[in-house]
Amino acid sequence: MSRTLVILKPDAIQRNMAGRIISRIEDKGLKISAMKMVYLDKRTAERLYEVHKGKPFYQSLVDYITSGPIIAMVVEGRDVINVIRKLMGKTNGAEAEPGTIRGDFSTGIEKNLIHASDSDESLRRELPIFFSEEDIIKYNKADESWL
Ligand code: FUP
Repeated sequence: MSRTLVILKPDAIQRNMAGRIISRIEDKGLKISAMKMVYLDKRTAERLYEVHKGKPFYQSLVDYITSGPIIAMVVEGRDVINVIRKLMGKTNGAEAEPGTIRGDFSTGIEKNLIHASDSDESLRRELPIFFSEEDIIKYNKADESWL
């Protein structure tokens, strides 16, 4: 079992898609072990996106992610970083495969509904921005032995 950080971005909330996106995570058999709605302040957004500092889209990205509430989650499952990245689809919704979250619900490259850590290293940097170890709920699910 491994962990990842998932963020439903402001467009997911504004477009009433949070439930559908969470359903896809549940349908895949993954386990949500922490979840909260927050408004990111500018400093926290800059921390989240610090790897993109200096890129042409950086300022717009920070403005967008702070433009409305987001939902941050910890998701657990086997090889979950790769599994969620596959569920999300390519960064550019216009190019993402149908069947993926971005492929089905987005044509945006910036407003692309969802973020998830792309490596163990990113996870180690990103997860503490939102959650402490005590925030992550440890529990067993009835379906675990079937997954
Ligand atoms: P992803 O991991 O698929 O979310 O994509 P990246 O880490 O490459 O980019 C992070 C975010 O930057 C994307 F979700 C959207 C934004 N972005 C742009 O706005 N324009 C670009 O050309 C590339 C990325």
